Amino acid sequence: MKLSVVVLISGSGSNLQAIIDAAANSGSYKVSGVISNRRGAFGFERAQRANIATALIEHQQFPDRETFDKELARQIDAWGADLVVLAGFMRILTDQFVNRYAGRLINIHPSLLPKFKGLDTHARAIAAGEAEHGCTVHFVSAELDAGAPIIQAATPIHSDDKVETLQQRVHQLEHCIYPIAVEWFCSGRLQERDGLAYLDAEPLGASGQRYEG
Ligand code: NHR
Ligand code: GAR
Repeated sequence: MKLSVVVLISGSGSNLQAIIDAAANSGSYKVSGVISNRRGAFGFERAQRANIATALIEHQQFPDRETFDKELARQIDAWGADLVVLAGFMRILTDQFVNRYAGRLINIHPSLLPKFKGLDTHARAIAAGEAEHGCTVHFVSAELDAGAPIIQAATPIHSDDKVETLQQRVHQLEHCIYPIAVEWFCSGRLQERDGLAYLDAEPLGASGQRYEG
């Protein structure tokens, strides 16, 4: 039986596309639904092109984060999700939501965690004079961008890099590592216990597995 993966997006959905493409060659999972909190997210077209169900759940339509998250959970559970994947999803989730999906909720963050939690990571990495920048797939915990790292990929920062050029290279790396993490989870190789990630029953370190191309 293939596991059911539900992907949450807010925008372009290029990471969603990488996961859809990888699912076609995977025996371990299928993407059973895509949720966007923003109308017009291009990721919806990608999902529809692949015959995947979509749901638009606009956060502005809800009085508070709790009721918005409850509606997300209702749809996710209706699709029978085994794994929930945040792919450029831009709303902070309540503790209640995170606890409900503990151990089966993952995110990709555009930095080499634990460095540069939060937003505007590319600009901050350049401004800080970092030698390298990258992205990390991690389990989501209630504390923002602080859940157990799973896999991480890096690229050198060049002296002439601008936010756009660096962001573009990091994006390419995101598309490499996100499908790997999803495959690990859905083939039963990846687990989270007590805030730590394990691959093949071996604990992963503070930055997760380093991707070497
Ligand atoms: N929720 C929890 N509880 N924990 C995390 O680690 C989460 C999360 C929800 C999303 C993705 C994250 C990222 O990778 C993510 C991780 C949005 C914001 C944010 O400030 C911060 C981090 C992330 C995503 N969002 C604003 C908000 O008020 C809205 C910003 C906007 O709409 O543009 O929710 O970086
Ligand atoms: C990705 O670069 C992802 O790392 C970032 O948003 C982009 C989404 O691209 N996520 C965050 O910044 C989360 N706060 P995509 O829609 O093309 O996958």
